[in-house]
Amino acid sequence: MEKPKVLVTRRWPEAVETRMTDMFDVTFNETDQPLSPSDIGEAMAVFDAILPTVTDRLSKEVFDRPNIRTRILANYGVGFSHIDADAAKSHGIVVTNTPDVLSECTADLAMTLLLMTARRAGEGERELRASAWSGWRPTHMIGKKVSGATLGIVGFGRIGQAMAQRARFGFGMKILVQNIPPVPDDVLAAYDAEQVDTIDELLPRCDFVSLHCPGGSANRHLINSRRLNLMKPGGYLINTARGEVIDELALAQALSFGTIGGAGLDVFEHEPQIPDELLNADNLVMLPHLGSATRETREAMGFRVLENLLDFIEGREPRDRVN
Ligand code: 8YV
Repeated sequence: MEKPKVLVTRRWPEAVETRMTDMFDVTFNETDQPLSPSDIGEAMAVFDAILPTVTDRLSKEVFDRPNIRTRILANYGVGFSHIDADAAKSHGIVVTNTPDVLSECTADLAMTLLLMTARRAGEGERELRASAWSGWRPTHMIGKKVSGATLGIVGFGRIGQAMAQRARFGFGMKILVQNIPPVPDDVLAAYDAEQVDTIDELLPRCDFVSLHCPGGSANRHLINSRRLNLMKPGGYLINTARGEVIDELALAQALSFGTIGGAGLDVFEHEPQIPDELLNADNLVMLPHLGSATRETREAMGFRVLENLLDFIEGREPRDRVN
């Protein structure tokens, strides 16, 4: 039997590529650049499966074409707001993602950003590298104590809970949670967490706020200038979810006016572009979308994609179908 034709839009960890090449008739995008939406649209006439990543844009228009051969988009990543999953469904195309396997590493990175912003680690390192350190003094680069502080978590899914676990049991933080739909009591109890109904209620009560909700149009600019003003003066905002959840220009203003104390961002609205206003902010730590970037996790994500793909091809329901 002919092997299914599979397009991989970016290069993946070698161990996963080797396995998938044994299983399928695989074509890789060999360039270091993402494919354009029209390239992907055209590929849908040729390939049975496409394995996209966060750098691919699969909006409604991409599916508006005759002769689509593609039956599954098996996304490499948990967030899939770059794919119009409803449009895919209306064309009979299944979309899957890779939950669970990246929760720990993403929460580790959110904690890294939280600690770096609170303890001014980026600023401190920049000072040393600029040979500008004049030596120890009692008032030098004073930060905010993390242990025992209050952390607000917006979005209490797998990654939000992994963050709560670290913050509660590693750092003795008090956990406040906001999620739609409300979180069951037994889940809250596992982290000694308190739930509030709205983000507006959560923000003024927290020293740190970490975003773990989905991206996409529904949550675009959820954190805007009005909500930044609701945060505790001197509070910190951490985002490892999706860039569009924060209005970046409003954040830059809040940082420069001292409305909030600092922020840590791993994701940006128009990656890889970063607005100058953010690049110029000292009380901001930025990382280039590294949430899941460990060898173990990137491999696990790849193998999870292959599992979904194999299930689909062999006629079973893929475990991570999202549409
Ligand atoms: C991935 C992520 O690296 O899984 C996600 O949603 O944001 C990242 O961890 C990226 O999506 C790869 O496509």
